[in-house]
Amino acid sequence: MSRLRWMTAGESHGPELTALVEGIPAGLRLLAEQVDADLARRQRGYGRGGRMKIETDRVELTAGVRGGETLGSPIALRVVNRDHASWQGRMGPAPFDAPPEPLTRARPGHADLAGGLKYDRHDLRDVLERASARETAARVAVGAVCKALLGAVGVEVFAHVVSIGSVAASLEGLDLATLRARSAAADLRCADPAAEAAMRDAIHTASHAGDTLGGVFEVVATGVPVGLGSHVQWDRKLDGRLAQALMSIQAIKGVEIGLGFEAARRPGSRVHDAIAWSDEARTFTRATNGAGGLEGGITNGEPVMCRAAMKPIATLKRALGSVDVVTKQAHDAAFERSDVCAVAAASVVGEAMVAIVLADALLEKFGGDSMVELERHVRGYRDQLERY
Ligand code: EPS
Repeated sequence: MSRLRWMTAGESHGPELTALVEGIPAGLRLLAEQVDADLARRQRGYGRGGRMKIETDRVELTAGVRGGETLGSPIALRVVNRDHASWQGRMGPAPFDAPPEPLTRARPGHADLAGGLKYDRHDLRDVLERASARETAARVAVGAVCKALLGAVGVEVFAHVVSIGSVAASLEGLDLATLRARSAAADLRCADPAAEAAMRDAIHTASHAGDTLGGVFEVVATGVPVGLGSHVQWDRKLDGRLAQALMSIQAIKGVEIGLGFEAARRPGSRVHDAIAWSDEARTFTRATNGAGGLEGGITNGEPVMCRAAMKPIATLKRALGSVDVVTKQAHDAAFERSDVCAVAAASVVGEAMVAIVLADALLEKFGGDSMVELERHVRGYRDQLERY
């Protein structure tokens, strides 16, 4: 059913991250610079740790693209880990000359212990290297390809930060264009400058306390045609697919679509979006979008709006109590270096994941081996809707 197949590989301090994407039609203009722009956006934001000073992520397109256009064949993307150079003798596929010191003090909140038990690894680095959010750079690269595809049919995806810790942005009355422009220009990707200043303070305070902060971001997709996803089977419902994609991002603990949990607190009359008809635009319209652009698991033509809640990063300078998995002795959790807050970065990853799901749903509905074919199918469907 899925028309787009993709996977990532790579350890945080290994040689590189790799992604493979199959299903993008031939004839899509795609430049490494487009991908690099998103990779750079993911690296920004007050609260990132020392690692971001080491990395300057750049993609290399090693398959599926020729002369700036996709070929319809699998697209291979690689992002080199610059930090790998300082992990010689500790990371890499060849047997080690001397065994590297194992990481045995499991960090609460990370995959360390559950993964160590599951995969029977006593050096927890064998788990954390892949569980690390470094992998999200590869997702963002795949997302950039999908955004190029969506852009060709008028779909735009952006994300902005709604809250960090207990500081929430005031966004009442901001239209989507303002929300997009203001958040794009802001370091923490928040459209409310006063809230962003308070967010910086909160991150600064958390950092000095050896603590970390989470937050909430929102992903918005505009220009999405009516009819992506389907009500007919559980795994075709697009809200379910979006929720899965967002929830799969490292450290995400909650996802909402439209009003989300707030809908459960309101009476139906203040949740659902009354339908009107515009003769001029020959389209159905809504004055509100509590549904977040999805009804019955199908896009309804309104902007798709999803929110995701990120927990505070689990690597704490003031480490929590834990146990050494080899000696079984009580020991504080391991700490090397870490981010204090990565919500702004996670919002860019959320943008990528939503773009990937929407691109897949678009290809599923309209198909096509070439962009010419896909665009013709989309145009034909739009004509059909106008005659409905
Ligand atoms: C991460 C730990 C930190 C982050 C990293 C995610 O890396 P390190 O252990 O090298 O200090 O900087 O994020 C990235 C490298 C990235 O590109 O986002 C973790 O454990 O999840």
